[in-house]
Amino acid sequence: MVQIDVLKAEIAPDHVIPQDWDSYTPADHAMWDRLFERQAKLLPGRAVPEFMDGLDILRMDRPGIPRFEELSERLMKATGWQVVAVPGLVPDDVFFDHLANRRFVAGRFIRKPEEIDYLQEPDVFHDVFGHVPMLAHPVFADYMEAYGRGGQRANGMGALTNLARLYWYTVEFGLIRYDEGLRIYGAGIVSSASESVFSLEDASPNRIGFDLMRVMRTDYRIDDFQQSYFVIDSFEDLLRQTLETDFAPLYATLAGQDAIAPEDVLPDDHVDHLGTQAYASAKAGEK
Ligand code: HBI
Ligand code: FE
Repeated sequence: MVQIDVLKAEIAPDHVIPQDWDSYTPADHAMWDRLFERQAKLLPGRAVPEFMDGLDILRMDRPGIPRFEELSERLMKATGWQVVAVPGLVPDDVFFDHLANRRFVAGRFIRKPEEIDYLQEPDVFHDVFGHVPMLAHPVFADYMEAYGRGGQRANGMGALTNLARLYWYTVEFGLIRYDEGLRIYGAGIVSSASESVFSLEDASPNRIGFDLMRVMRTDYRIDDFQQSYFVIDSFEDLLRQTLETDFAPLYATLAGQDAIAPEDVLPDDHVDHLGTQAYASAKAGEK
């Protein structure tokens, strides 16, 4: 029975593994640099300034895959967060526990050239380039901890679907409104060359003012560009809505309501842009 013991020994209960930075190959570092350069060209003027500040604070402009220990040192000073390596997606309760304790779980692997534009699981570029810079922003750092605590409570109430939608439409695919126009802060967008442009400039998707209940009712796409993006007014406003709200009655109300389809626009939506859905219809037509 030794084999099973060895397997058990490999994955700790919190799923944390060593980053093992020395095992990255030159090709791995070259892939990071290729992805980084592509985004460095696209994001000025598209990403929220706080994201760009985060890249500077964490000195992520240096070549090669960052060492999580160095990131954690700087992050700890800025907002008390750290980055830990995990093999891939971890169970929800493990994920929430890490966030509630200001630990961001990041995949340590990096995508292969054939996966450069689309990969199933979050790799180190999605997790570290996409998610980590915003963790240097105090208010967003508070939001991510509050999300983790909310997840622990929601887990107990079977309301994970609603909370996963909140994560998806803010942390992963969120937009924010500035006087000069809309800007990106969602990790899934800032780590994607094509979606960094599509989310802000394509006529296809809806862009709708953020509303907590609306977002928690709205389904999302995991396999393609979003058909709707939700726009917050500020990180302070997003945090206030999350911290000051008792979610239990919201979950009870949501349990009795049908989900809203990703492409739908409702009469009382604050609509920044009514999408044509041309992209999604064309993709559907191809099937
Ligand atoms: N695990 N490593 C990892 N990264 C995630 O982003 C992640 C996860 N597990 C669950 C999860 N995200 C989502 O289901 C959250 O909305 C809970
Ligand atoms: Fe992510």
